[in-house]
Amino acid sequence: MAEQPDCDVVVIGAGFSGLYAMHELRNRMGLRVIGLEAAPDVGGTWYWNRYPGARCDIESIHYSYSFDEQLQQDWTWSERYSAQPEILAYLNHVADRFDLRRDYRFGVKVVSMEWDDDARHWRVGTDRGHEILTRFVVAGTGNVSIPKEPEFNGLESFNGPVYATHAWPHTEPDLAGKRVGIIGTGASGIQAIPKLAERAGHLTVFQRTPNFATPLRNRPSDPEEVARTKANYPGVRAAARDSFLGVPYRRPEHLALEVDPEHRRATYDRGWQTGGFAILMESYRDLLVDEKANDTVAEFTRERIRERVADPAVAEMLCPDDHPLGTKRLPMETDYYETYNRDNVTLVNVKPNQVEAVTPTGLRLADGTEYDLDVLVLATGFDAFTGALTRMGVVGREGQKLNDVWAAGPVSYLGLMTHGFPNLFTITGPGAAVALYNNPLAIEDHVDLATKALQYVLDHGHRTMEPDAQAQAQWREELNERAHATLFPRAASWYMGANIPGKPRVVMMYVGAAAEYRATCAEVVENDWRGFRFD
Ligand code: N01
Repeated sequence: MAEQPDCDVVVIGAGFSGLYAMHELRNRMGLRVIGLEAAPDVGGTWYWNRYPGARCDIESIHYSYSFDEQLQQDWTWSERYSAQPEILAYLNHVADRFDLRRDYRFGVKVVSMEWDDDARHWRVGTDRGHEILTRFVVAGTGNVSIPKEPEFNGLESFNGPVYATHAWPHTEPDLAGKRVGIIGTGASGIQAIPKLAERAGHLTVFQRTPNFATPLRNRPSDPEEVARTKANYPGVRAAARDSFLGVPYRRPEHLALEVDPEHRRATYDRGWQTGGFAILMESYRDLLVDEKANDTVAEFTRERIRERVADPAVAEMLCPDDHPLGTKRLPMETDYYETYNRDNVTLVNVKPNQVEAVTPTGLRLADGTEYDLDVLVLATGFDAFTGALTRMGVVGREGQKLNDVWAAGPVSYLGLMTHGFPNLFTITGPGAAVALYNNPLAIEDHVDLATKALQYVLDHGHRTMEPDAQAQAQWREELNERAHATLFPRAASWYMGANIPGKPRVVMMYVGAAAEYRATCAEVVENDWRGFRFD
C-alpha cells in the first residue's frame, strides 16, 4: 500500500516568509501544514542577528506585513527604523495573534529532502530523526541566513571568545576594558562598530574593502505620520509596491549629468539629510545604470566621509573606489564615520595585507604584524541566496541533486521553482524580485504566488507542478539581460555570489522594479501558468 503523506505542506523556516506561508496555507486555505524551524523560536533572521546596533534600514511602517489591516492598525512602531528586539517582538506578536506556533517544530533542521516520483511526495528528514512525507514543500529559508564559513586558520586556537554578528549571544557579553577586534565592514559591521566602540576598551576594525554607507537618520516615530499612515495603509502599501525599492521614495525626474554641479550638490545634500536610501532612490534616474552619473554621487559621499573623519589617512582608507555606489547593498550608518575619531578605535587595512591567521592571542596579518585581542567579532557575511537551500540535501526527480543542478549558479523559473524539483516552492528564491526590494513585501508577494500555484494544482486535480526547462532557461537569460543593463555586475557583491571564494559569479536576483516582476508573474498566471507543467 502506498504510504500516505503526513501533511499537505511542509513549511521550512519561521521568519517573515515561513510565518506568512503558515498563515496562508493553514489558516486561509485549510491545509494540513507542518512547520520546521532550526531556531528555538520564531523570528528567522531577526531571531539570530541580535548584535549591538542591529536594526532595519527600511522604515518600519514599510518593513512589516501588509496582509492584515487590523494587524497594521493595532501595531505601532516606536522608531522610524526599528531595532532588532522590536522587530522580533512584532514577529512573536504575529505568531501569537494568528496562532502560528502550534504547527511548528522548533530546534529542528532539515537535513534531507528526497522526491519520491512514484508516490509523488517529498520525504523530508530532520536532524532529530523525523521523517515527514508531504506533497508540497514551501522553503522560507531566507537569502542571508547561512553565514559564510570563516576563512581564518587557527580560529579554534583563539584564547578568548569569538562572537559572530549572525549568532550573537543572548546574554550581552561584557566588553568593558577588553581589546576587541572585528572583521567585516558590511551592513552588519557598520551597524555594530559604533556600539562595540562604546563598550570595548579598545576596538580594532580589520577592513578589507571599504563600503559606501549613508546616514540612517533614525528617530522616534512621528505620531502624526503614524496616524496618517494608519488612515491610509492600503494606499501606502500600494505606493510602496509600485516603487523600485518597495518604499515609496519620490521618483527622480532628471539624469545626473543633464543638470549642473550646483543642482547635483543640492539634490545629494537633500538625500543625505533625508537619510535611508533617499540619496540613491530620489536623486537621479541613471545612478544605477550610468557609471559617470554614479561617479557624481560616489564622490559626494567620499567628500562627506572626508569631512567626518578627522585623520585624512583614515578617511582615505574608508573611501570606497572599487565599485559604483549602490551596486553593493548600501549599508546605513549612525555615527559610523565619527567612530574612527575615537581614541579607542583603530582601523587596519587588510586588503594588501590579509588576515593570515587567528592565533591564541589575536590576529596575524600576512606581513607578520600581530594584534593582541581579548575578543574577536566576525561580521563576514553570508552564503547568500543558495546557502540554505544547498545545505538541505535536496534530491529531486530521477535522483538529481539540487547542488549539482545549481553547480554553475542557481537556476529557477521566476525564482519560485526549479525544473526537476516538483512541488518545491522557494520563497524569494534565487531569480526572484528580492534584495533590491523591501523584504516583507517581496515575501508576501512571493508567498501569494506560491499559494496561488498550489491552489491551482489542487483545484485542477493535478499531482505535481514544475517549470519547463525552456522557460527556466529563458528566465536565466532575462535575469542576465536585466542585470547587464545596469552597473550591478560591476561589484564583487553577494548579489553576484562574489563574496564566497569559488562560488559561481552569476546574477542571483531579478534586477528591476518589483512591479514589472509582478506583472510578468500575473501574465504567467493568467495564461494558465505558462512555462509550468502539471501532472
Ligand atoms: O555581510 P557583507 P553583512 N577577510 O557580505 C568582510 C543584510 N543586512 O552581514 O567586501 C577580511 O555585506 C567583507 O569584506 P570584502 C544586508 O542585505 C541588513 O554585513 O569581502 N574581511 C565585508 O566587509 C546586507 O548586505 C541589515 O572585502 C572579510 C564583510 O566581511 C547583508 O545582510 C543589517 C573576509 C561582509 O559584509 C549582509 O551584510 C545587516 C575575509 N576573509 C545585514 N570575508 C539591515 O537591515 C569577509 N570579509 C540594516
